[in-house]
Amino acid sequence: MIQSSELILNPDGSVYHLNLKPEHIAHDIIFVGDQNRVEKITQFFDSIEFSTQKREFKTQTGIFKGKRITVMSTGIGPDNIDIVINELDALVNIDLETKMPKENLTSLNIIRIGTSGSLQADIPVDSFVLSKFGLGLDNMLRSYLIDEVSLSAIEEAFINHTNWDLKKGKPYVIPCSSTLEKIIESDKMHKGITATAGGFYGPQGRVLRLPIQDEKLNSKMDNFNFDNNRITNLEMETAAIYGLSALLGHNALSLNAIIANRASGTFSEDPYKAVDALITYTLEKLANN
Ligand code: R1P
Repeated sequence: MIQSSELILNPDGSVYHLNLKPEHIAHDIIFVGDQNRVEKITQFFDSIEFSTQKREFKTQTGIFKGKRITVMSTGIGPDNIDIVINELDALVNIDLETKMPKENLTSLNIIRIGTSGSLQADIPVDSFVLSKFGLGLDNMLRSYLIDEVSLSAIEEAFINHTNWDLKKGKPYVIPCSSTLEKIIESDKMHKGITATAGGFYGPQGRVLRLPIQDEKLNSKMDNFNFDNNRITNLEMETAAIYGLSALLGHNALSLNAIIANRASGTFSEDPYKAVDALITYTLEKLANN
Protein backbone atom coordinates (compact mmCIF):
# COMPACT_ATOMS: atom_id res chain seq x y z
CA MET A 1 0.00 0.00 0.00
CA ILE A 2 1.28 3.46 -0.92
CA GLN A 3 1.41 5.79 2.11
CA SER A 4 -0.86 8.87 2.24
CA SER A 5 2.21 11.10 2.41
CA GLU A 6 3.45 9.69 -0.93
CA LEU A 7 0.23 9.65 -2.94
CA ILE A 8 -1.62 12.66 -1.57
CA LEU A 9 -5.36 12.94 -2.15
CA ASN A 10 -7.62 15.94 -1.56
CA PRO A 11 -10.59 15.55 0.85
CA ASP A 12 -12.87 14.78 -2.12
CA GLY A 13 -10.59 11.91 -3.20
CA SER A 14 -9.03 13.72 -6.16
CA VAL A 15 -5.26 13.66 -6.78
CA TYR A 16 -3.42 16.45 -5.00
CA HIS A 17 -2.23 18.91 -7.68
CA LEU A 18 -4.48 18.08 -10.61
CA ASN A 19 -7.77 17.95 -8.62
CA LEU A 20 -8.89 15.05 -10.80
CA LYS A 21 -10.66 11.74 -10.16
CA PRO A 22 -10.33 8.74 -12.52
CA GLU A 23 -13.69 9.37 -14.21
CA HIS A 24 -12.64 12.88 -15.23
CA ILE A 25 -10.03 11.90 -17.82
CA ALA A 26 -10.11 10.33 -21.28
CA HIS A 27 -7.50 7.92 -22.62
CA ASP A 28 -6.41 10.49 -25.20
CA ILE A 29 -4.86 13.49 -23.49
CA ILE A 30 -3.51 16.67 -25.03
CA PHE A 31 -0.95 18.65 -23.03
CA VAL A 32 -0.39 22.35 -23.49
CA GLY A 33 1.88 24.57 -21.44
CA ASP A 34 -0.30 27.65 -21.08
CA GLN A 35 -3.61 27.28 -19.21
CA ASN A 36 -5.16 29.80 -21.62
CA ARG A 37 -4.46 27.40 -24.47
CA VAL A 38 -6.78 24.73 -23.03
CA GLU A 39 -9.89 26.53 -24.25
CA LYS A 40 -8.22 27.37 -27.55
CA ILE A 41 -8.47 23.61 -28.10
CA THR A 42 -11.79 22.78 -26.44
CA GLN A 43 -13.52 25.63 -28.32
CA PHE A 44 -13.58 23.15 -31.22
CA PHE A 45 -15.26 20.43 -29.11
CA ASP A 46 -18.91 19.45 -29.60
CA SER A 47 -19.39 19.26 -25.83
CA ILE A 48 -17.43 19.65 -22.61
CA GLU A 49 -18.35 17.35 -19.70
CA PHE A 50 -15.80 18.43 -17.10
CA SER A 51 -13.57 21.41 -16.22
CA THR A 52 -11.34 22.13 -13.28
CA GLN A 53 -8.24 24.12 -12.44
CA LYS A 54 -5.72 24.18 -9.60
CA ARG A 55 -2.69 26.45 -9.92
CA GLU A 56 -1.44 26.18 -13.53
CA PHE A 57 -3.06 22.78 -14.05
CA LYS A 58 -6.30 23.38 -15.94
CA THR A 59 -8.20 20.36 -17.30
CA GLN A 60 -11.19 20.02 -19.61
CA THR A 61 -12.65 16.78 -20.94
CA GLY A 62 -15.14 16.61 -23.78
CA ILE A 63 -16.05 15.20 -27.16
CA PHE A 64 -14.52 16.20 -30.51
CA LYS A 65 -16.22 14.55 -33.50
CA GLY A 66 -17.17 11.51 -31.41
CA LYS A 67 -13.78 11.15 -29.69
CA ARG A 68 -13.47 11.71 -25.94
CA ILE A 69 -10.38 13.83 -25.31
CA THR A 70 -8.91 15.50 -22.23
CA VAL A 71 -6.94 18.72 -22.61
CA MET A 72 -4.75 19.88 -19.76
CA SER A 73 -2.15 22.54 -19.11
CA THR A 74 1.13 21.50 -17.56
CA GLY A 75 2.60 24.95 -16.92
CA ILE A 76 6.27 25.38 -17.66
CA GLY A 77 9.08 22.90 -17.27
CA PRO A 78 10.10 19.32 -16.48
CA ASP A 79 9.38 19.66 -12.75
CA ASN A 80 5.71 20.20 -13.57
CA ILE A 81 5.76 17.24 -15.93
CA ASP A 82 6.87 15.05 -13.01
CA ILE A 83 3.72 16.08 -11.14
CA VAL A 84 1.34 15.83 -14.09
CA ILE A 85 2.39 12.43 -15.43
CA ASN A 86 2.74 10.76 -12.03
CA GLU A 87 -0.72 11.98 -10.98
CA LEU A 88 -2.30 11.04 -14.33
CA ASP A 89 -0.76 7.58 -14.04
CA ALA A 90 -2.10 7.25 -10.49
CA LEU A 91 -5.59 8.03 -11.82
CA VAL A 92 -5.52 5.03 -14.15
CA ASN A 93 -3.04 2.61 -12.62
CA ILE A 94 -3.46 2.93 -8.86
CA ASP A 95 -6.66 2.11 -6.98
CA LEU A 96 -7.14 5.40 -5.11
CA GLU A 97 -9.27 3.73 -2.38
CA THR A 98 -6.89 0.92 -1.46
CA LYS A 99 -3.81 2.86 -2.66
CA MET A 100 -2.55 -0.31 -4.32
CA PRO A 101 -1.17 -0.41 -7.89
CA LYS A 102 -3.64 -2.13 -10.25
CA GLU A 103 -2.78 -5.46 -11.85
CA ASN A 104 -3.99 -4.56 -15.32
CA LEU A 105 -2.27 -1.41 -16.41
CA THR A 106 -3.77 1.25 -18.68
CA SER A 107 -1.75 3.06 -21.34
CA LEU A 108 -2.73 6.66 -21.97
CA ASN A 109 -2.05 8.48 -25.24
CA ILE A 110 -0.39 11.79 -24.43
CA ILE A 111 0.20 14.41 -27.11
CA ARG A 112 1.88 17.71 -26.34
CA ILE A 113 0.98 20.71 -28.47
CA GLY A 114 3.61 23.28 -27.64
CA THR A 115 5.43 26.30 -28.93
CA SER A 116 9.14 26.27 -29.46
CA GLY A 117 12.18 27.96 -30.93
CA SER A 118 13.87 26.33 -33.93
CA LEU A 119 17.65 25.91 -33.90
CA GLN A 120 17.89 25.29 -37.65
CA ALA A 121 17.77 28.07 -40.25
CA ASP A 122 15.78 25.78 -42.60
CA ILE A 123 13.04 25.09 -40.03
CA PRO A 124 11.26 28.43 -40.29
CA VAL A 125 8.81 30.15 -37.99
CA ASP A 126 5.20 28.90 -38.35
CA SER A 127 6.33 25.38 -39.31
CA PHE A 128 5.59 22.25 -37.23
CA VAL A 129 8.09 19.94 -35.58
CA LEU A 130 7.40 16.35 -34.51
CA SER A 131 9.90 15.25 -31.88
CA LYS A 132 11.25 11.79 -32.80
CA PHE A 133 13.41 12.01 -29.70
CA GLY A 134 13.51 14.09 -26.55
CA LEU A 135 16.97 15.12 -25.36
CA GLY A 136 16.72 16.01 -21.68
CA LEU A 137 19.21 18.58 -20.42
CA ASP A 138 17.21 19.09 -17.24
CA ASN A 139 18.06 16.14 -14.94
CA MET A 140 14.54 15.61 -13.58
CA LEU A 141 14.29 12.13 -15.11
CA ARG A 142 17.62 11.09 -13.60
CA SER A 143 15.84 10.59 -10.26
CA TYR A 144 14.31 7.46 -11.81
CA LEU A 145 15.91 4.24 -13.11
CA ILE A 146 16.02 5.21 -16.77
CA ASP A 147 18.62 2.93 -18.32
CA GLU A 148 16.02 0.65 -19.90
CA VAL A 149 14.28 3.49 -21.75
CA SER A 150 17.10 5.91 -22.54
CA LEU A 151 19.25 5.71 -25.68
CA SER A 152 22.83 5.79 -24.46
CA ALA A 153 24.47 5.88 -27.92
CA ILE A 154 22.84 9.26 -28.75
CA GLU A 155 23.54 10.51 -25.22
CA GLU A 156 27.25 9.70 -25.49
CA ALA A 157 27.50 11.20 -28.99
CA PHE A 158 25.87 14.42 -27.73
CA ILE A 159 28.09 14.61 -24.66
CA ASN A 160 31.21 14.18 -26.83
CA HIS A 161 30.05 16.56 -29.56
CA THR A 162 29.25 19.40 -27.17
CA ASN A 163 32.01 18.64 -24.68
CA TRP A 164 29.15 18.67 -22.16
CA ASP A 165 30.18 19.55 -18.60
CA LEU A 166 28.79 16.71 -16.45
CA LYS A 167 28.65 19.08 -13.47
CA LYS A 168 25.37 20.16 -15.12
CA GLY A 169 24.09 16.56 -14.94
CA LYS A 170 23.95 13.92 -17.65
CA PRO A 171 21.74 14.47 -20.71
CA TYR A 172 19.26 11.69 -21.51
CA VAL A 173 17.51 10.71 -24.75
CA ILE A 174 14.10 9.04 -25.05
CA PRO A 175 12.21 8.18 -28.27
CA CYS A 176 8.61 9.12 -29.04
CA SER A 177 5.84 6.55 -29.27
CA SER A 178 6.04 5.06 -32.76
CA THR A 179 2.31 4.20 -32.55
CA LEU A 180 1.35 7.84 -32.04
CA GLU A 181 3.91 8.99 -34.59
CA LYS A 182 2.18 6.89 -37.27
CA ILE A 183 -1.22 8.33 -36.37
CA ILE A 184 -0.15 11.97 -36.32
CA GLU A 185 2.77 12.40 -38.74
CA SER A 186 2.55 14.25 -42.03
CA ASP A 187 5.04 14.94 -44.82
CA LYS A 188 4.91 18.62 -44.00
CA MET A 189 6.21 18.19 -40.46
CA HIS A 190 9.88 18.51 -39.65
CA LYS A 191 11.18 15.64 -37.55
CA GLY A 192 14.17 15.47 -35.27
CA ILE A 193 15.50 15.69 -31.77
CA THR A 194 13.85 18.15 -29.41
CA ALA A 195 16.13 19.41 -26.66
CA THR A 196 14.42 20.03 -23.33
CA ALA A 197 16.03 22.57 -21.04
CA GLY A 198 15.41 23.01 -17.34
CA GLY A 199 15.10 26.79 -17.66
CA PHE A 200 14.35 29.51 -20.20
CA TYR A 201 17.34 31.87 -20.04
CA GLY A 202 20.78 30.46 -19.14
CA PRO A 203 19.76 26.82 -19.72
CA GLN A 204 18.73 27.78 -23.28
CA GLY A 205 21.79 29.93 -23.93
CA ARG A 206 20.09 33.30 -23.41
CA VAL A 207 22.35 35.92 -21.89
CA LEU A 208 20.80 38.95 -20.23
CA ARG A 209 23.05 39.98 -17.33
CA LEU A 210 24.51 36.62 -16.27
CA PRO A 211 27.36 34.93 -18.10
CA ILE A 212 26.64 31.28 -18.91
CA GLN A 213 28.70 28.12 -18.58
CA ASP A 214 28.92 27.45 -22.35
CA GLU A 215 28.13 30.29 -24.73
CA LYS A 216 28.67 28.07 -27.76
CA LEU A 217 26.21 25.36 -26.68
CA ASN A 218 23.40 26.39 -29.06
CA SER A 219 25.69 26.46 -32.09
CA LYS A 220 27.14 23.09 -31.10
CA MET A 221 23.61 21.70 -30.75
CA ASP A 222 22.77 23.21 -34.11
CA ASN A 223 25.31 21.02 -35.93
CA PHE A 224 24.85 17.82 -33.89
CA ASN A 225 23.74 14.92 -36.06
CA PHE A 226 23.07 11.32 -35.07
CA ASP A 227 21.96 8.92 -37.82
CA ASN A 228 20.53 11.86 -39.80
CA ASN A 229 18.63 13.17 -36.79
CA ARG A 230 19.34 16.83 -36.04
CA ILE A 231 18.36 18.84 -33.01
CA THR A 232 15.41 20.74 -34.41
CA ASN A 233 14.24 22.80 -31.49
CA LEU A 234 14.64 23.74 -27.85
CA GLU A 235 11.85 23.88 -25.29
CA MET A 236 11.10 22.76 -21.74
CA GLU A 237 8.89 19.65 -21.53
CA THR A 238 9.26 17.04 -24.29
CA ALA A 239 12.08 14.82 -22.96
CA ALA A 240 10.50 14.70 -19.51
CA ILE A 241 7.13 13.68 -21.02
CA TYR A 242 8.77 10.99 -23.16
CA GLY A 243 10.80 9.65 -20.26
CA LEU A 244 8.07 9.34 -17.66
CA SER A 245 5.61 8.01 -20.24
CA ALA A 246 8.07 5.32 -21.33
CA LEU A 247 8.81 4.32 -17.74
CA LEU A 248 5.12 4.13 -16.79
CA GLY A 249 3.92 2.48 -20.02
CA HIS A 250 2.11 5.39 -21.70
CA ASN A 251 2.41 6.53 -25.33
CA ALA A 252 3.70 10.05 -25.84
CA LEU A 253 4.28 12.36 -28.78
CA SER A 254 5.31 16.00 -28.79
CA LEU A 255 4.40 18.47 -31.52
CA ASN A 256 5.59 22.03 -31.56
CA ALA A 257 4.62 25.07 -33.56
CA ILE A 258 7.82 26.95 -34.26
CA ILE A 259 7.28 30.54 -33.19
CA ALA A 260 10.92 31.70 -33.06
CA ASN A 261 13.97 30.89 -35.14
CA ARG A 262 17.05 31.18 -32.94
CA ALA A 263 19.39 30.71 -35.95
CA SER A 264 18.00 33.66 -37.91
CA GLY A 265 16.79 35.68 -34.91
CA THR A 266 13.23 35.88 -36.26
CA PHE A 267 9.88 35.61 -34.43
CA SER A 268 6.51 34.65 -35.93
CA GLU A 269 4.34 37.61 -36.95
CA ASP A 270 1.25 35.66 -35.88
CA PRO A 271 2.19 32.89 -33.43
CA TYR A 272 -1.47 32.25 -32.50
CA LYS A 273 -2.25 31.32 -36.11
CA ALA A 274 0.53 28.71 -36.19
CA VAL A 275 -0.63 27.20 -32.90
CA ASP A 276 -4.28 27.14 -34.06
CA ALA A 277 -3.26 25.33 -37.24
CA LEU A 278 -1.39 22.70 -35.24
CA ILE A 279 -4.37 22.30 -32.88
CA THR A 280 -6.92 21.68 -35.63
CA TYR A 281 -4.54 19.35 -37.49
CA THR A 282 -3.96 17.25 -34.35
CA LEU A 283 -7.64 17.10 -33.34
CA GLU A 284 -8.66 15.87 -36.80
CA LYS A 285 -5.96 13.18 -36.76
CA LEU A 286 -7.04 12.00 -33.29
CA ALA A 287 -10.73 11.95 -34.21
CA ASN A 288 -10.06 9.94 -37.38
CA ASN A 289 -8.01 7.34 -35.57
C1 R1P B 1 8.42 29.05 -22.26
O1 R1P B 1 7.95 30.29 -22.64
C2 R1P B 1 7.37 27.97 -22.39
O2 R1P B 1 6.89 27.90 -23.76
C3 R1P B 1 7.20 26.63 -24.32
C4 R1P B 1 8.31 26.09 -23.44
O3 R1P B 1 8.47 24.70 -23.53
C5 R1P B 1 7.95 26.60 -22.08
O4 R1P B 1 6.98 25.81 -21.42
O5 R1P B 1 6.13 25.72 -24.34
P1 R1P B 1 4.56 26.01 -24.19
O6 R1P B 1 4.18 26.92 -25.30
O7 R1P B 1 3.87 24.70 -24.32
O8 R1P B 1 4.33 26.59 -22.83
